[in-house]
This record gives sequence, C-alpha cells and structure tokens, in this order.
Amino acid sequence: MKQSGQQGIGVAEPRREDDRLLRGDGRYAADVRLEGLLHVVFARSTMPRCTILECDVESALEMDGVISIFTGDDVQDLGTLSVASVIDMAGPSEYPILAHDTVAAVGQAIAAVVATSVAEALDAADSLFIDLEEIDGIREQTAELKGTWRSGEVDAAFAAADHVVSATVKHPRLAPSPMEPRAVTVEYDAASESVAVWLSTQTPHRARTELAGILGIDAAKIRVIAPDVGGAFGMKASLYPEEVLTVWAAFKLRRSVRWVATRSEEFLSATHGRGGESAGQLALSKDGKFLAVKASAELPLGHWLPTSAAIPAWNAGRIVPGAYRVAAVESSSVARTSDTAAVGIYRGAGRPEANCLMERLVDEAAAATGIDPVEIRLQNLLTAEELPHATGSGCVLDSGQYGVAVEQLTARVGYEGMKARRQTRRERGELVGIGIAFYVEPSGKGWESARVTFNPDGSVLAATGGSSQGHGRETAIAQIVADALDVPCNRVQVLQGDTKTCPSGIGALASRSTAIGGSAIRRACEEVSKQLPADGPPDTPISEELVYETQGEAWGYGCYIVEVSVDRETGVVSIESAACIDDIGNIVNPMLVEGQIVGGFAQGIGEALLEEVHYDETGQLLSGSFTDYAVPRADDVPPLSVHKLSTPSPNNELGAKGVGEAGTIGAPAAILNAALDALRPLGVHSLPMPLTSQRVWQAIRNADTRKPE
Ligand code: SMO
Repeated sequence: MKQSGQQGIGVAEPRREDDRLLRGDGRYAADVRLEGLLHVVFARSTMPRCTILECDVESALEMDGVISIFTGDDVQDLGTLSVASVIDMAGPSEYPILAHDTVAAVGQAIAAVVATSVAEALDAADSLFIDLEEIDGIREQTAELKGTWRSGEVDAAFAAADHVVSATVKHPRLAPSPMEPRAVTVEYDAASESVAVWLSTQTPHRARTELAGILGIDAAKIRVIAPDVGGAFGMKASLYPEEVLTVWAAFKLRRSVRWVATRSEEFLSATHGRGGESAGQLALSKDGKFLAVKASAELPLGHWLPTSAAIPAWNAGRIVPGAYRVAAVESSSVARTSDTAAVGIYRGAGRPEANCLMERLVDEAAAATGIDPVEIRLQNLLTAEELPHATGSGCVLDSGQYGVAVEQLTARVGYEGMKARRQTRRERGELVGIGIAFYVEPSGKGWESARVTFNPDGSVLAATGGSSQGHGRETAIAQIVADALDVPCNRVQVLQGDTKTCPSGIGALASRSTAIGGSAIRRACEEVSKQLPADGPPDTPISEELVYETQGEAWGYGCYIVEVSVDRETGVVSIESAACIDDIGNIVNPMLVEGQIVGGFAQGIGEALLEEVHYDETGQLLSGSFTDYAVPRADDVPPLSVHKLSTPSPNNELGAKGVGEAGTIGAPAAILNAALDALRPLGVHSLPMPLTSQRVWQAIRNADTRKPE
C-alpha cells in the first residue's frame, strides 16, 4: 500500500457528515417532504398470545382524515421475508404482515390506519374495536435454527485432562435503541406506478429485493434510499412487517405514505438482541495448556424471523474457541422461536456470546491452575507464526499478534501495579477485581461494489454499494479515494445508500464497510488510475464499476482490561479503570476508529451492568420505555484508555479489519471477569448479566449467609 497522502488514509479527517448533522440539516427518512402525504399508525395487540375475536374498523373509517384501515385479511397473500441460511433451519418461517386470527406477541400489529395526519391516524387506531381473547399456555414453537462445529478428539482430551473447568454465561435480552427509530417514507409516482422509498436501513439494496419479492412487484418499480440514518446497531438490517405494509399501502392507495415508529413501538416490535445462555467446559493440562473445549449456546428468537435471525447463533457457535490454540473443539448453538418481539443481530451478533464464554473459561482455568490470567492467555493464544490458522470450528484467522497485544496492553496499564493495589485493598476488606478479556471480531464475508468516476475538472465521484448507519462512511470513502487517486479529499463526492444512483451492495453491517466496501472503492480507483493520462486530468470522464469479493474474513481482535470495585452494602459495581488495545489492521481514519471503540465500549457497559428487556411469565413486556430500560448515561461510562496495534489483513485490498463491534465484544467479557474476580473471595463464580446492584447484592448476601457464623 502506498504512503498516505495528507488527506488520505491514516488521517483523522473530520467527518464531512457532521456539519449538516450538527446544524440540524441532516435528512432522515421522516424528513422527506411530499405533497399529499398520508400517515400510517398501527393498532397493536395489548395482549400476548391471543385470538382476535373481532376487529371492527367501520366506525373508525368514518373519522376525520381516515383514508383506509387495513387488517390481516388485506395482506394475507403477501410473501414473506427471507432468512439468511448460515445454519440449519427447521420449521416454517412464514409470518403475517398484520396479525391474522391469532396474535403471537404483545405489540404485534393487528391493523394499520392510514390517515391524512398522524394525529388523525392515532385517534382512529385508538378507537378501533378489537376484541382479543387470551390463549392459555405457550404457543408451539415454530422454527428452530441449529448449528454444530466439531473437530479433534474431544472426549479423549477431556478424559486425559488434569483439570476440567466450566462456566456459564447469561446475556440479557437487549433493545438496540438507536437514536432514530424506524422510519419509512414512500413516494408514489402515479405516472410510472413506481415508488421511491426513504428507509432508515442498513441494507437498502436487500430491502429493495425483499420488497419486490414480498409484494410481487418488479424491482424496477422500487427505488430504496437510505438517507441519513441515526444509528442502527443491527436493528435496521432486516426489513420489518410495518415497512412492508407501508410500501404496500402506497401501491394499494396510489398515494405517498409514511410510517415513523414511536420509542414504545421500538421496544415492542423492533428486533431485540442477545438474550442467550451459554455453557462450556475447558480441558487443561496441569501446566495450563488448553486441550479441548466444549461449548453450547441457546439463543432466543421471537415470533417471527428477521433476515438476520440465524447470525447470532451462527457466530456464537463458530467463533468458539476464538484465538486460542485448542486442538479439539465441540461447539453447538440453537435458537428457538418464542412469543416475544423478534430477535436479530445487535452490535456483536453472536461474537460477544462466543468470546464471553471463552474468556470466562480462561479465567476459571487460571484459577484452577494457579497461573496468572494474563500468563495463561499468553501461553495459549496463537502466535503470529501460526497464522493463518483454521480453528476447530472452521474459522480461518487471517493475521494478528495476539500475545503482543496482551503484552502491550498489560505493560501500558501497569498490570503488576494493579495486582498489588488489588491485594492491598482486599486486605482492607474491599471487594475489588481485575478483569481481562481477549476478543476476536470477524468482519464480514462476500462482496461489495463500487463505481468511481474521475472527471476532467479533477473531481471524483465515488459511488459505493454500501451505506451508512451514521458511522462516517462518506468521510472514510472520500479518504480512500483521495489516497488512491492522489486528489484532495474535498474533491471527492461520495454517493451511497441509493439503489438508483449506486451499484448494488450488501450494506452497513457485520463490520464490513471498510474491509470489503472500502476495498471495492480502492480497487475501482486502481482501475481508473490505470487509464488516467500521466500528466493530469482526462478529456472525458473515466469511470470504472466493479464488484469486489474479499478473499476471506478479516479478523479484528484486541484485549480489554478493567478494574472494578463492588460495594458490599449496595451491590453496585463501579468500573474504576478501563483500557483496551485493538488491532484492526490498516486504519483509514483513527478518529472514526476511536469513536467506534468508545461507543462500543459504552454499549458493552450497557449489556454488562444495566440493560435488560423484561417480559413477565405471560409474555407481557415490562420494560417498554427508557424509564424501565436503562441505557448507559454519561456518568456510567468511565474514560477508556485506547491503544492500537496494526497487523494488516492479507484478505482485502486495504489490509483493513472491522472495528464496529469491538467494544461490545471485549467490554462485557472484561467487566464480567472483573466483577467475578472481585466476588471470588466470597465464592461467587457465576452471575447473569446485567450485573445490577440488586443481583450483585443478593449474591453477596447469599454468600454471607453461607458462611458459618
Ligand atoms: S449487528 Mo451488525 O449491524 O452486523
């Protein structure tokens, strides 16, 4: 790769998006102004698991501004979403766009009211007569997703082991909660009988294909635009029934139509993440060598399957044993439907599950052998010379200096000093712990595309098949182009997220944007470059469009270390210091990278300490707002000391690796290990996340009462 130019790769170029976003000039899906726009409001089931005895729309149809009211009958012939098949799926995955006859989960949409204003639609939706009768017991499970990964002589290794340690990890069910809720604005063009769909999505091209399939309409009639997107975190990776209904209504009514979710609707009917339980065992020799691992994960699904439904279970299974040298591996995961909101990918998407379990096992291994947690990691992490390496679960780790990362981080934070402090404070009776966690982050497979045009005036137009969920793609892509074509960054215009003006692509997910999408851009620039006259601008525009396929997954990795204290009287877990080192190969923009790391860390704290979606035993949602679902606030997030290491990936043009999910993978594992290290003197070896004060207090109390007086 050539040396970075002044505005090229490696520069902390300010985000070009920020000027418009900070001035309030961003254009989100709900900001699009259209003549005669109609608004959709959904009437949702207040009950879980029930039969729809009656849904009377007649009187509501007479209300001011009401144009139409649709129920399950109207849309029962529509097709269904596809589910990405990365692991085996059994059972049907079809589900209705609007509930038909029965309701599976609280919040499922029963009717869609279309009116000339949101207020009128709300009034009408509230006045619908919907008679529901509770169904006793739990609905039968409909679908199951299952994967197994196995290699080596697992049973023999366990039989020969000097130590076998075990661990369980419970991840809370999480509500991704991007700042911008779901939103879709559909412009209907009567002359061409086509629509333009502004959709808050991570996957505009896939949304278009899916819409065409579900509605039975030629994709040429559908243009999808992902405008500014105010966060997504996996929650906007799949098309939603509400979005399908809104586009369908536009065609049906031959009118422009909008739907914008309220925050309550996001808790009720957007996809949740995590919620799984995993268990594992690690077989060791007496000197701490990892011999074999067994792991199993059970993850929840909701009452319908988003396109990404299988991804968490796939990653939770296949990413065991991470970057450790383990000859024999047996890993399995299963995800089952239940009568709740759907579960899909959420920042990390199975990576936290696999990594947390491994890191808990490694800490237990350290305790069992008396080897320091850092030392046992250094002994068992693969070395640079051993890479690339195919793990026992079939993942190919591309490149890295795993042990070097751990050594550098522990040196930077003064690990020996940390241990001495912990000892002193423990002697004073304090509950304090150190938690270390290594993580790996695979960043996407497959392809993305790019089109780059060099104009005679020296400006460049770069169109990517990828899109942005608010994470600075315009800036990063401009930098890649500036670097490759040796032009100033401000001469590069970036197009993204529009199926009409951009080449096809997969989208802003799986930490793939730079490694794959950015590599496509770079390759297109190289092709353009070959055709440029040696001495300056061409006479006519030179354009290249291509599809780039990565040679394999690029595996980012890193290490997190935190110190925590636990208040004996209240059970409050406080993070006293936090540091990380991340290796994401070649870096396009260090400021964007740091933003990703710190943001992921904050979300990781949310999972470890605060957030949890609660349903009661009947399936009623108890955490339906930010008053009872606790996302981290500024004072919950301590400073994070961020360190970097760079081992380029051999698998893509840029040598880049993803970093979007790093913090959400590394932080919970490190915090969990630290809290359990703090509680280890009390004999507490396992706690479900989030580590709320109530839970931790109870564990301390139980431990105290176990002690003889
Ligand atoms: S959870 Mo990510 O948007 O693949």
